Amino acid sequence: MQSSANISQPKLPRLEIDPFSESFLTDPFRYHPQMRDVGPIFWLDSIGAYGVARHEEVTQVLKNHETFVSSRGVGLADFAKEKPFRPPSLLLEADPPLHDRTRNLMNRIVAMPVLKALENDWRGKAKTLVAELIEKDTFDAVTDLAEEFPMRVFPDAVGLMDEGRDHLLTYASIVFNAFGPKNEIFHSGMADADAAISWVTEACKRENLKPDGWGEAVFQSADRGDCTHAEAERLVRSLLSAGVDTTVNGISNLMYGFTQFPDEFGKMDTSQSSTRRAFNEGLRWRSTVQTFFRTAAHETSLAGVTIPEGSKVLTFLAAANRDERRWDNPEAFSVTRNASGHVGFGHGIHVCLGQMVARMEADALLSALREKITRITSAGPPVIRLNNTLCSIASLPVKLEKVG
Ligand code: OVM
Repeated sequence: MQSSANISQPKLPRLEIDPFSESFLTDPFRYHPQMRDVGPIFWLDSIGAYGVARHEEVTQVLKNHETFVSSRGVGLADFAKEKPFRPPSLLLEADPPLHDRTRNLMNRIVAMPVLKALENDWRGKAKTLVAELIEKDTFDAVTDLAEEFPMRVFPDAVGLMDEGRDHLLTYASIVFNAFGPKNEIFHSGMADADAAISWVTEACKRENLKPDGWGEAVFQSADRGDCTHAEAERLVRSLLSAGVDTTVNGISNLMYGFTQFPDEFGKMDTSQSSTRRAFNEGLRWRSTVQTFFRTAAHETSLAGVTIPEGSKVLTFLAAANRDERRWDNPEAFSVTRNASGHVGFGHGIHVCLGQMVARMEADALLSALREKITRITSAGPPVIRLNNTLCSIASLPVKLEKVG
């Protein structure tokens, strides 16, 4: 009988690519084909971690949350060996059973009936913003639209204090940079960190939350015994960390798609099924959250490769979303494509908690835009914003073509 030691291991390809370098983060999509084609799993010398970039292996890692855990951090740092950058998230950086308890609680905070109650208000606010924008010859689709709309609806939904809300974007960019190494991108984003971190700390406290928002609802859940009040504060922090920059860049990247494929916008109509499809395709084509790590809780094997306990595995969500093994013509942004199955919201038990919030924001905005506009075109070069995790745009000058 053959012993397992004699079964030959597939060779593990090594890549020199640094996925947190300026060159990579400026245009990750340029590097993805090499990562997918070199093999189902590879070793990244630059960070001392495994990588997976094909749809099949990315979903496998994310599905197998008992082996590829989140509680040791979903960034490069291993929380078993290094002090976390901030007290760990009770959702993102937790495993079952803790994760399931907090997740069930938070699912109720952003459940469909809660969202439906805000839908008319959000649709009205989207129409108001679009009416303001069509008055302009050109505008910045990032600062005037993609940042403006979520900032008009999300902080109010949470019930945040009015003063200092601009810190939200700074805070989120710090949090997303912190999933990568402590490189120059991380350090340069830390310039305004102290003010943003103290503002967020204050904003999460019950006495600073308005009585009718999602934040207070988390504390009411704590009152009922679903979690402690200290946990409630940290769960509100999750809303603030994950709820703004993600939707902002989701909308920015979608607008970038419209400018790069100028015939696509007009193929969308104002129906929810159509706007939803377009937003999903935007997330597939240019995924806002590019990567997340997992940590092997014990020795395991993936695609025939043995992975030792404690190994970090980087899942390239954005690369999986353009894997030609999974998608037809993956480089094309096509609003009529059925992009479901994309991993832009993740996959498995940690799949985005706020995805319905994001979808409702996008539906409101896209239908308001489509009602008045037939085409969105580029009016100048976009400016990329470097972030260790987010595919982010700082500026995107656009011009609108009006209906009629
Ligand atoms: C959190 C958190 C922070 C950043 C991202 C995220 C994408 C969650 O604090 O729970 O999910």
